[in-house]
Amino acid sequence: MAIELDRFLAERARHLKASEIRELLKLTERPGMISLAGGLPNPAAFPVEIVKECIDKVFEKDIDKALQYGTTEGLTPLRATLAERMCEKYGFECDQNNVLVTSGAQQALFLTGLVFLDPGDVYMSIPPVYLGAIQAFHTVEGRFEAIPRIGMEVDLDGARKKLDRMKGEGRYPKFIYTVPTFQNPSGETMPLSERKELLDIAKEYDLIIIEDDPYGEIRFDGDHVPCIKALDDEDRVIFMSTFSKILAPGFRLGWVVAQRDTLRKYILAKQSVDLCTNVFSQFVANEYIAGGYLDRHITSIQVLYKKKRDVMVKALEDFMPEGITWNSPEGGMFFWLRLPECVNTRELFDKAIEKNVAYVVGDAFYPDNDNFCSMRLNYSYATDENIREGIKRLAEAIAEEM
Ligand code: PMP
Ligand code: G9A
Repeated sequence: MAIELDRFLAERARHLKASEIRELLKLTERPGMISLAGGLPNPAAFPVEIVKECIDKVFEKDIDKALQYGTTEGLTPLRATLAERMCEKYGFECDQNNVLVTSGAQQALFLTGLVFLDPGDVYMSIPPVYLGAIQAFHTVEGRFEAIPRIGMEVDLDGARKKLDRMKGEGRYPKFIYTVPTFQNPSGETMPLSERKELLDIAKEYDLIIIEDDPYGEIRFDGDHVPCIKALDDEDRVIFMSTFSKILAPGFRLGWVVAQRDTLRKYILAKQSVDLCTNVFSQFVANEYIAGGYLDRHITSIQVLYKKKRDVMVKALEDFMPEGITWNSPEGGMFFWLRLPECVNTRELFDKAIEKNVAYVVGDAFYPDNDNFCSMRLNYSYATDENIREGIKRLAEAIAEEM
């Protein structure tokens, strides 16, 4: 008989929690299910033919290197191209020595936890918080403290008061984690004034800001808002982004931008995680950007997602009962629905699954308190017909519950 291995587990492993989004992915594979759950890009937004051409080029020019181990830092021409792009499009100064290529932005988050959080160390964020970040920081036993809100407004004065109180208690946070543009899950974009104030707070209280920006380039309405890193004159902001939403998540390519000493710590941490990021993917992505395809492709994603956003707005307007509110995002991939307190979205979930429609329950994004009357809806993945049908089914489930 096999022995029971439980007693050998590290404390850390005992407390590992499954990501609800990852678990939901399995459920949404069921035939007939309309998934408005996972934040998946639309397959129609994958530049299949061009990727094929880029792969052919890698085979012609670089295949020996592309199949070999690479440096932990990442492919030098890719880092240089990314640095150039950050300067041009994101408006902050950096060069290739400030860029580390990671296995997705998810790894950048995990490395952030490894580099900055000892067990019990505190990080702050404005809830709702990206689930993958909660999971990454939880794995290294970081502790969450919320930056408060009043209603839906971020309460930055409240944040100062809280920081003063925490300082008195000797629980000083290491960093503030934020997704300021088209946030996952809320779809919100932080206005420029709030970005400046958040940076002021980080200066006053000597904190780092971790700025996670996977969606910033997928803007199809409204005006560009500069990223916090572009306002930073002290190298206080560590910036991360990903190819997942602008090329394809299957490449598993992301990047971190930080000052060299900090980046060195990320590199050393990464060495023990995976030695280096997928080298073949890096060569293909580098060909892709060098060929000038990326910007054109991002424009086509913006056009596609704007249309899908409109389909979802129309369906919500047509089918949702009174009392349900939502934002209409100017980019990114998510709607955030607020429901009356009588509807518990966790209890509603089974009913929705019976009707073959899936969403992510809002409380999954609240690490320290439960918010049972909200949900996240993704509009990038489903077909237009399924968005409409999915919202119709969901509205029926909500109406029955109300
Ligand atoms: N950060 C945020 C805010 C995300 O939404 C995601 C996933 N979509 C990630 C990081 C991780 O992305 P990836 O690992 O695919 O680059
Ligand atoms: O759904 C999201 O928030 C992004 C995707 C995450 C995942 O696939 O785990």
